[in-house]
Parts: sequence; C-alpha cells; structure tokens
Amino acid sequence: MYARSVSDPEGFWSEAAERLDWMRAPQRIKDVDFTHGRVAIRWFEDGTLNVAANCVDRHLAEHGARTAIVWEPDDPSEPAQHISYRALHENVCRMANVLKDHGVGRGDRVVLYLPMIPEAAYAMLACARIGAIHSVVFAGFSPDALGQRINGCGAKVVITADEAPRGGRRTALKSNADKALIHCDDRVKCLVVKRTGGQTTWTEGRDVDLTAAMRAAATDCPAEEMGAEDPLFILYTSGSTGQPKGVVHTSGGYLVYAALTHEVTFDYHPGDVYWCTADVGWVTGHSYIIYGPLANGATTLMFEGVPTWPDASRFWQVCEKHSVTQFYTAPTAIRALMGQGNDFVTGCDLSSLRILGTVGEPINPEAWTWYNEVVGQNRCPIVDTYWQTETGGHLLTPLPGAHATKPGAAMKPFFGVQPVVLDPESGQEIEATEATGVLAFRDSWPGQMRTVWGDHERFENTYFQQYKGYYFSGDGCRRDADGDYWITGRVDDVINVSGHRMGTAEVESALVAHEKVAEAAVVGYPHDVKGQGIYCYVTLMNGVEPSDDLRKELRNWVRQEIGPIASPDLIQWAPGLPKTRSGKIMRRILRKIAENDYGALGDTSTLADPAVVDDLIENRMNKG
Ligand code: 6R9
Repeated sequence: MYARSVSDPEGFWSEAAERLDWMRAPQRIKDVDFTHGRVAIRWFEDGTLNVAANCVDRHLAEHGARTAIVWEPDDPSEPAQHISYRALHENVCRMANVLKDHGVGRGDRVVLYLPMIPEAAYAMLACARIGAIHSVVFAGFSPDALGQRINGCGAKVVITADEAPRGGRRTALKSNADKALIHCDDRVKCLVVKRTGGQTTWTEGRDVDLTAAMRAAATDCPAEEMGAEDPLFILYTSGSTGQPKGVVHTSGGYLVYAALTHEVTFDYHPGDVYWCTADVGWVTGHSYIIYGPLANGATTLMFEGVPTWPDASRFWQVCEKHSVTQFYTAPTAIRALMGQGNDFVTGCDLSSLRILGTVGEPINPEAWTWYNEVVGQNRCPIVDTYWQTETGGHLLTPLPGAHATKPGAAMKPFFGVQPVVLDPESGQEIEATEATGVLAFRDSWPGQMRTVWGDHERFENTYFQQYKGYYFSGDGCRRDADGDYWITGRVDDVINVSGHRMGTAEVESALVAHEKVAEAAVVGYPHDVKGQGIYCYVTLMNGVEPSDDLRKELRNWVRQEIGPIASPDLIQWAPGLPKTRSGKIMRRILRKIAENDYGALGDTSTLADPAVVDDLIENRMNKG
C-alpha cells in the first residue's frame, strides 16, 4: 500500500477520499507546487462536502444510538456522559442555530476558549456545519494571548465558559475573556457555557448565556455545502520568530487524512473505545479527539481533568471505568506518572487496552519501556506518532502489528508521506540509508496546512525557503541502518515544554516588556519530566537589584503575558550576554551553559567580550 501511495498518489488518494460523503465527488485530486515564490497546495479542489455532516449526520441512519463521545468530568464523583451520535447531532444543530442568530455565517471566524467539555466538540462541529472557521485557543492561555488571537483572525464571536474545573481547581475563563475583550472590537459577541454556575460579570448586549440559548434553539440546521479547499480552522502555533502563526487547515484533504490516520495508526474497529488525552486547544485534540474519530463513526473519550488528580491513578481508573481500547498520550505525562511508582497502574484493570500511542516530543527509552511493560503489560504495540500542527495528521509512525517498534523511534512514513534527510548545510538529500541531518518532506499529503492566516509569504518563507523544493519540518532526525526514523528535536528556536511548543522569542519579548528588564535570552534545557525546561538569561536595567522576589515577579509576569505553560523554570541574572561583534546573541553558547555542557562551548573567538561567558558559567542555575 505504501509503495502505491507514493508511485500513484492520485489513485491512492482518490480511493482514500471515498471514505467521506461528498456532495460533489472530487475529480481533480492533487495540485501541488512547493516552489518558493509560488507555493500552492490543493487537494480534491473541485469536490464539495460538509465536515460536520461527515462527522455526525452520515452515522445517524445506522448508528444513531452509538456513543460518539464519552465525557469524563474532572471530578470523578460527577457522572460521566455518554453522548450518542443522535444527541451529538441535536446539540451541534442547536449550537449552529445560536451562532447563526448572532450573525455568524460562511467564512466568519469564531474563537473557542473552552474547558474540555462536550460543548467544545459541539462548537467546533457547529462552525463546520455553517461554514464558519474556528480558532481554538487553549484555556491555559492568558487574556493577552486570547485577545491577540481574537484580533489576529478578526473573530465575530468568542465562545467560552464561566469556569474551567481542572484538578479540583477552577480557572475563571469568562473573566479572562472579559479582560481580553477590552482590547477587541466592540461588536465581538461572547457566548458563555454555564459549566459550573460560578459567578461571572455580565456585559449586557455583548454576553449571551449559551446554555440557555441552546435549550431554546431548533434541533435541526442544514449543513452548508463547502468547497474542499474552504478553510475549516485556524490554529495558532509557535515558530522560531516573533508572533505565533495562524496555521490554516482546509476541509476535504484534512478530513480524509485525519480519518485515515486515525483508523490505520490506531487500528480502530467499531466497538472500540478510543481515548486521546490531549486538549482540544492543540492540534492533537482537533485531529484525534474530534475530527478523525468522529469521521470514522468512532467512540471517542473526552477527559476534563488531569492525570494526577485526585491521585496518580486517574488515567488508569478512567481506562478501567470505560474499558478503553486505544490510549494516546504525551511522553511528559508518561514520565510524570512513571515517577509516582507502579502501584497506581497495577491497581487498575487495564485488560481492555490494545494499542498505546505517544505524541508531542521525542520519548526517552526509559519512559517508552515503562509504558510498554507496566501500562501495556508487554502486549500492546506502542505507536510513536511524529507530526505537527502544520501536518494535520501523523507523518511518521509504526503501524501496530505491521511494523517493528523501537523505544524512541517514530519508525516509518505513513501512506503518501516521503521523508528525506537533508544535509543541513548543503541542503542535499543524504542518499545513504544511515543518515543524520534535518527532516524534510518531498511532495504533499492531503492533511498539510495550506497557508498562514493572512500571511502567505510567511508560510513560504518558514517552510519552503531554506531547502528548495521540500517542506522543511524544523526538526532534526536520524535514519538508522534499517531505514527507521528517530526524531532528535527542533533545530530552530522552538522549544518543547511538556509537549507544548513555544518560541523562545515569545518568552523573550514577554520578559523585555517588563520595566525592570533590559535584555533577555531564552533557551531550552533538559528537564526530567517536561522534556525541556525554560531557561532565561536576564539583564536588568541599570540600578535594579536582582533578588529572589524579582525572579518570582518575572515568572508571574510571563505567566500573565503568555500563560502558565510559559512559566520560566530558571532565571539567571546576566550582567552581559555573549554577543558577536555585530551584536548577535550567540545562543549556541547559552544553550550549552543551560545544558550544563560548558566543556563543549566550541569557538568563542568571535565574541565581542569573552569574559561574559565565564561569569555566566560561574553563576549558572542548572548545576544538576
Ligand atoms: C502533534 C504535535 C510539533 C513538534 C514537532 C516535533 C515534536 C511531535 C513527536 C515529536 C518526536 C514525536 N514532536 N511528535 N518529536 N517524536 N512522536 O505535537 O504538534 O504541537 O505542532 O508540535 O513536536 O518537534 O516539530 P505541535
């Protein structure tokens, strides 16, 4: 199948597209140009469909009573919900009608800032149903970050909830949205799900009780006929420079790819209960909680809580309670749970599990082995799925039962995916089987992003400029003697903290926005649980005294500017930063110091003032 998928992509993908219900079946399958200056990616472009109808309506006739979503709330004493495809249809239609009542239509943008509740799924599918474009903002982002994203895509409506329960605590989402909306157009409406019933302030004329409005709305709503290349969603993600980019995914190709990868990678069969622990605020939640599984008529579990509350057995309790068959999580969660000891796992009945998955960052062999032996009891294949917000779905992964697995390797390309290892300097493909270099892809797959929202030039420059004719991933990789792929991590200024992508430039600009900070440089360093931690070198304004209180103040400042996920782990006071004579910060050196690897600093002769390096080494924070 793989050989055919690359020798006859048109044939392969036109057959794969038959898994969807099209309103008009596509005749033109693929039209792709990776040439910098005229990058264009189109799949199934003359086809029309509705994504929500594919994820909901078409399952009604035969499987209306089947559970579409199992919802497990934060608090285990609150009852779980089993939402059938029929109930899903009703709720999606109700929400779609509320959106229409507030003037939302084809092509309009809607920002979602929600907990992991069924309404998040209803909202995404309601947008898809009426042809609106959703942009989900992770509920852990700050009001500032939310405001930027509302303005960035010119959203007409924000959908949020009063509060988000997580780990027994509550985040005041509505009050965050209030703060964000101060900086947005007055016409932006705010629809509020009543999740906890907690106190909120209300702005008449702007705020709408969505729970009540849905109750009053009609239970059917026609599905718009959309072009395959009409945008389905925008999702902001971090890059190596400046502001996060709005990654744009379209309807037909994205859904074909999300559905096929979900079925094949997880060996999904009817009757399975599939659980992906991601948040819908990330791409993994989009493709592998909502779109892929629902397009396949699957039962997908949605979890509101965290792995360690009420205690570290929660994941395994949920697996037992709902007889989960496929379990898909991130290495950071596996490492955190591994550290709590095996009793939390072995006390639960995990005999229903068949396949385990990981995603988000390289998994270290110790964590892989623990996952395999303790959770999977040596009988569940582990799929280590490598992919990105930009790629829409899995690019490299072993297929369970078909491929060997190796602890820490993402193994093989998915159908239609053609990885190459490039020499980072020359940009030449390394032909030898064993190779180390940067990871790029020759040719397109249907789930690939199409553009950066409002900035196609940035799309071309980020992914197609450095290595001509390829999609460049930003990751380094190694291909071993068997031809299997190992991801070695980002080669740009993106760091991966607990599986969350962050641009070091974003943290730097938050730091320098503080009145006491003159200059800042941020790098990643190895962290036992998070994979990478955030290490900040900070130069203070003249006359400002460094102190632990100021460290705390800066940490809170960054949390406020970006969100808790961007909290600095270590802040080192740096009287000076290592710079070239032309004033460029030499991050390579800062990275080495943060990694505690200062024996290998390399060439420091181009530094303007080599003495700053000695000072930084002497006062480094990461002594471990
Ligand atoms: C899906 C997702 C993408 C970056 C990617 C890479 C890292 C993801 C990985 C992995 C090694 C894996 N990454 N999966 N590294 N092995 N199985 O995580 O999207 O948030 O955009 O992050 O994550 O560095 O470039 P996103």
